[in-house]
Amino acid sequence: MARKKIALVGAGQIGGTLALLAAQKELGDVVLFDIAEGMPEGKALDLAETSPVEGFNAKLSGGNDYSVIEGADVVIVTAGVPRKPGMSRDDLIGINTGVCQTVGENIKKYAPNAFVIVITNPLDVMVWVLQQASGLPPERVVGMAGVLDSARFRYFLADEFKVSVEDVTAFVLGGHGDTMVPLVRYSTVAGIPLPDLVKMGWTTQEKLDAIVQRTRDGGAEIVKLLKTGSAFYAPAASAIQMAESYLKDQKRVVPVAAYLTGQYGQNDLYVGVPTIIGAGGVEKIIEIDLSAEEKKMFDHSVDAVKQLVEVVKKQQAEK
Ligand code: TXD
Repeated sequence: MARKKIALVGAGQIGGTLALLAAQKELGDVVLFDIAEGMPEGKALDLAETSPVEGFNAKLSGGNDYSVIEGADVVIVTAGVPRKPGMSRDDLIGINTGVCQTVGENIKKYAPNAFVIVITNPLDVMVWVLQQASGLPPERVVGMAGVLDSARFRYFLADEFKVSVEDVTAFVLGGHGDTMVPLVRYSTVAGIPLPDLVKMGWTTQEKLDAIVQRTRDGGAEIVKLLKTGSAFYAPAASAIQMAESYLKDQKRVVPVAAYLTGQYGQNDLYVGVPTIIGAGGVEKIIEIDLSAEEKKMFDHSVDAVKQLVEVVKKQQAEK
């Protein structure tokens, strides 16, 4: 059986890490595309030269012409500009909308059968733009944010409880922004929900609230420390988990920015919800019961995404 092909549009910090992880896990051959001259070829060659040491079998190549992504099974998009300290994700909208439109058109041309994972910020709006531009079925175009936000939440909880990260499950819903909704009630240590752990005296409500806030600010915490860009290791690992679930038909239950057609009372909108990812792409959107308070937070988050979609629609109308 021929190897799968994974195309990475954007070969920057996240793109390079995606290439390393995809190759190490032998998910397929990897091509890197970027507008920066020489850079995608350079990274591909450097990574290919790690293969004898690391012992993986995957071809890596790169280029500045969109034709390199031809026939890809998975396309992961990070093309665009990242945040600098003091910038919000939404400040990126002007530049990144144009980028995602071009990327979408080229996916339509060269890789119309791919499963597409968008990472570029502001995430929920960029995945909407790209799906529109590509014309691919919405179940094959998703955004990565929830896996990362949940991973941050899980890491902070494991650290607080002094337990393995593997035994902490957590769910974060809504848009990828300061309004995201970490679902405390559905987050557990080995199946024990967080509210029960507060009752058992493992932590206090105040500490839990602080962890929720730290999760919401998780991206900004890293931007502030790095100064020259945003997080890239954990975002790359999160997208690779989604790609693997699709390629291996694992049917993992993961929160992704998925296209809603009535679920959670929303239409024609991408927002973070629990899904099942398998060979069919988004095979199911799981609608969980939200309490009145959670619903209020979710709706607030959805409103923030909707506002940005309106900004993009206005931009597109003015062109
Ligand atoms: O959870 C999430 N979704 C995110 C999103 C978590 C972290 C970072 N997130 C966003 O990912 C971030 O705000 C950025 O919008 C993207 C990519 O982040 P990265 O850290 O990889 O940015 P880099 O290193 O600047 O890489 C971007 C690359 C860079 O090499 C540019 O030359 C290239 O994008 N670029 C383009 N490629 C193709 N086509 C066009 N037009 C283009 N413009 C820039």
